[in-house]
Amino acid sequence: MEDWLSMPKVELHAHLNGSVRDSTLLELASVLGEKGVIVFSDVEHVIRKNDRSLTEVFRLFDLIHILTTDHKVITRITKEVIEDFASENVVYLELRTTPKNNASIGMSKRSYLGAVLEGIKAVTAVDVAFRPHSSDVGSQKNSSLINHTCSGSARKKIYVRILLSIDRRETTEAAMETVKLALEMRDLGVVGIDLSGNPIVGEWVTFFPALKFAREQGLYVTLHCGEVPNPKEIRAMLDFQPQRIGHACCFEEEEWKTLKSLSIPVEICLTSNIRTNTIPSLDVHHFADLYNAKHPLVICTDDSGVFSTSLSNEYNLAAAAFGLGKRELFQLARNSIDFVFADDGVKRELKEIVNSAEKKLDL
Ligand code: 6MZ
Repeated sequence: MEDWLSMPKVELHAHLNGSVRDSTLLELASVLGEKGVIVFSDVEHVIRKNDRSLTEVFRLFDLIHILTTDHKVITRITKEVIEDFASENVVYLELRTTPKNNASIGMSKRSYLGAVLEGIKAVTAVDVAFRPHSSDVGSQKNSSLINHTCSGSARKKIYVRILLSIDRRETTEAAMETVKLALEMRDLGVVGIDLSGNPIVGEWVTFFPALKFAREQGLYVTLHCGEVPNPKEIRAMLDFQPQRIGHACCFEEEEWKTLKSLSIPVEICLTSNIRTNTIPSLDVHHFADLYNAKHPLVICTDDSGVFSTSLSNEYNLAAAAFGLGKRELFQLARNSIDFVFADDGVKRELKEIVNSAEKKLDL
């Protein structure tokens, strides 16, 4: 496990509200319990529960949103989640989140995103680079990450980019509002759009106009695709040719063929797939087939809080389940860099970091 902790990694599929520490959720629940908004003991039981079906996971998200949807809390969890990823040597993080309207507390999608951006600025434990094409937060001049990741003495730095998620419960108008917000906030580190939410809810035709507009405007797009069997939707999504897809658990032979011929990178979330039972066990996970076919893939956490995992743990699982050694996983981490939604300069720097860490290990 230690090996994967010190290895520089990129995280491309992490939902903000799914990555909150349990300790923070319990603290927030206790405050709301005291105010009489919730019954703490009921909520505590749900937060501490480990094995959940896909349906239960989405019920848990509704609960988490009750605990976190407040500007100050959103700022706090954003800061904590970035610090948690940085502490395990994630050097590039694409954090995704669903902007939320909540008139009763004066929250709009824009103000929600404002709270997220505040959270990025509030990070103190590491230096954060989040503005594409411009100078970074903090005063890290000459800020090569290379010496920072392995020495332990210098300050660490992490690149952070934001993806705005469209929830499958949303209308076409709400989805479009999210895309327009992303365009408005482009200079502040918002680089793309994700389609997520309960996979048994909503229809492709509802989201398509907003996703098409996003792509026309030059935003990157990644889609949760095939998390449950839905051949019609999987086909439509592959026809759309997003820059990446997440999960791909329930593909049929034809769909694999199309995916492979299009070389669309897949964000793989092992623990999430097993916990939600979208894949029965790791020995039948599609990671192995995609890896052997040299198909582009990226190991990710999905919801490190909800599934009690970490990116290091996901690398550890892949190593154990598929018999991969350090050299192979360094190669996988290095290849992942090609699929980040950032410019070539960032990619070059990330590759140098991985190369330099690998050299130190003398593999
Ligand atoms: C689909 C998921 C997900 O956006 O409030 N989300 N959508 N499949 C999954 N697999 C388990 N895990 C998380 O983060 C929480 C939201 O991310 C999506 C759901 O819409 C969930 O409500 P944010 O920060």
